[in-house]
Amino acid sequence: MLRSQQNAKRTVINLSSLWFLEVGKEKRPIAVPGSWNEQYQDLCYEEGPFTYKTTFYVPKELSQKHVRLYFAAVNTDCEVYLNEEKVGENHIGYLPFEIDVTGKVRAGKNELKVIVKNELKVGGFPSKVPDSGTHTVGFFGSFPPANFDFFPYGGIIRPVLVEFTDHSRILDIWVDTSKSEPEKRLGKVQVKVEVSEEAVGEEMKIELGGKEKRIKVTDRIVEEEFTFEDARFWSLEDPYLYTLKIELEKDEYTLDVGIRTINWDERKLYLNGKPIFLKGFGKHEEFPVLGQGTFYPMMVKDFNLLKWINANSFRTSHYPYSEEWLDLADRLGILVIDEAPHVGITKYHYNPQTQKIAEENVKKMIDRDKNHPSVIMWSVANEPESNHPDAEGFFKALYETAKKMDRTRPVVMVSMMDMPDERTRDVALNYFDIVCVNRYYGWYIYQGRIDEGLKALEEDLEELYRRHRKPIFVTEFGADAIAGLHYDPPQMFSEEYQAELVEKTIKLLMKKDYIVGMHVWAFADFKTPQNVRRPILNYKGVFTRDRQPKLVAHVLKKLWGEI
Ligand code: BDP
Repeated sequence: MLRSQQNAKRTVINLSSLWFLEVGKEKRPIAVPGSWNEQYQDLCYEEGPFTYKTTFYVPKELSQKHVRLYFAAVNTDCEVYLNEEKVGENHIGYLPFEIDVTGKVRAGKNELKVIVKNELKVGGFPSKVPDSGTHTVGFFGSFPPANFDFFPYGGIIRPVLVEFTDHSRILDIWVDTSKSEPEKRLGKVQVKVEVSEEAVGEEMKIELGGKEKRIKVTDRIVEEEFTFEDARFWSLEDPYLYTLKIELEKDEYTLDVGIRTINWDERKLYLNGKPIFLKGFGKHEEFPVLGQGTFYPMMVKDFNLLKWINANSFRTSHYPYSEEWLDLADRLGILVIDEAPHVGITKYHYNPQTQKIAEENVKKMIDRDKNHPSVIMWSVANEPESNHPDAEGFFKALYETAKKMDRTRPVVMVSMMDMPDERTRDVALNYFDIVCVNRYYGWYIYQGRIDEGLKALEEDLEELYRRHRKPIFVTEFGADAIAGLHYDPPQMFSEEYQAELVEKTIKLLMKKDYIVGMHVWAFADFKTPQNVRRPILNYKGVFTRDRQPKLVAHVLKKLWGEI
C-alpha cells in the first residue's frame, strides 16, 4: 500500500484540523492529529471509546473518482463511518490503514465519524500487565496498567487523508538496490509496480535519475531494472536521493530512491560494503503538551539534535513512528531501526491467533517502510518474555514473515534476556541476524557501582558472542538523571552519574570488534504510567523532555565526534 500523495494527477484532502470529540453528552473540540490524554486533563487516563467527528466537502467532479481514506495511525481499536454508513475498522495502532470508499463519497458535504478505543489487554497490542504480575521487573502496579514503560496515548494520532485517483491507478511500488556494486560505483535499481486492473493495456512511463522507460502494461505487476554507471550512493555523508516517477495516462506517483547496499557477517554490519557502527538512541514519538502524534517542528528539532550530538541512527522504539521521520532520515542521512508495535509481549501472546496478528503487524510495517533507504533493519519486538519455551515458535514465525517480505535487511528482535544467568536463556534470539540486547549494568543491576557493573557487562557480552557468533548491537543502556541534580561523587539520578555510566560503557563497547552499535536509552525524557520508579517521566533522556541537553549530551557529542 502506498501512502496518499498530492501530485499533478492525484488530489488529497488533508483532514488535519480541529474535529469534535463526543465525551458522554458533551461535544468538545479536539486536534487531529493528537492524543486525547494531553488535550483534556479529565481524559488523561481514559481508554474510551470516544467518538470523533468531522466534515469535508468534495467537488462534484472528484466524487466519481476512486476514493480512499488513508489513516496514518489511530490508537488503537476503531470503527469508521462515512455519512452514517460503517465503512471499515482497524485494530492496531501506530500503523496506517486504508478504506476504499469509492462511490460512497457525496458531491458536497460528507460526514466522517471515527469511534476510537484505546484499551490495554493482557496478551494484546497494547499489552496490559498480566494480573499475576509481570516478567518485567519494576513495572508492578503501574497505572495505567501498561506492560511497558511509556504512556499509552489514545486517539487519532496521525493525519487522516482523503485521496482521489483515477480508477486506472498505481497501487504499490517496490524498489530494491541490493544488487548494486558499491566498490565499482555500479547502481542497480529494480523497480516493481503494481497497478489496478483498469491500468492493464495502458502504457507506463518510469523515470529514474534522468533515465526513462516506456512499457506496455500487460499484467498487474510491472518489473524493470535501471543501471547507473558511476552511481551516487546514498550514504551518511552524502544522502543522495534519485527521483523515481511512475506515470500512467491518468495517474502518477513519485518516490525518493537511495541507492545503497546493506550486508552483515559474523562480526560486522556494512553499508555500501564498508563497516558501519551505529551510534544513537532509542527514543519515543511523544512530546510535552502535545502528547503523541505527528508534529513536524518536533521532528525537525530532534533531527537537528541528532546531528548536533554526532549520532548516526535511532530506533523507533517501541512502535513505527510517523512516516515523515523516515522521509527526514532519508534526506538527512540518519539510519533507522524500524520497530514493530510489539512491546510487553508475554506468554499470553504465544497462541496462534495473536501470532497471526503479530505477523500481520510486521507485514504492515515493512509494507509501509520498505522503500526508505534510511531503514537499515527491522525489529520485530522489544524485550519480550523470550525465555519462555513458547517464544521460540512465535518469534521464528515473525522472523520468517519479515524475511519473506525483505531479504535485503537484517531482521532483529531486541532482547533483555540471554544474560549469563541460565534462567534468562533466550529461546528465540538465535534465529535473528544480529544479536540486539538491552543491558542496564550500573543501573538496574550493580546499582551505584558502575565499574563493577561494567566488568559484569564485559563478561556478559563475551559470553553472548561465544554463544551466537553474530554481531552484537547494544540497543539500550543508560541511567536516569534529573536535570539540575548534581552530586560528587556521582550518585544515581545525578547528571554526573548518568554521564559517567554512559561514557564508561561506550569506551568498553568500542574495544569489542563484534559490537556493531550502541544506542543510549533514551534520546529524551518521556512520560510513563504512574509507578514508584517514575516521577511522572522516565528520566533516562540525554535531553530533557523539552529537548535541552543534560551533562551527558556534551560527553556524547565529544565521544561520538571522535568515532
Ligand atoms: C527497557 C525498555 C524501555 C524502558 C527502559 C527503562 O526497553 O522501554 O523505558 O528499559 O527501564 O526495559 O528505562
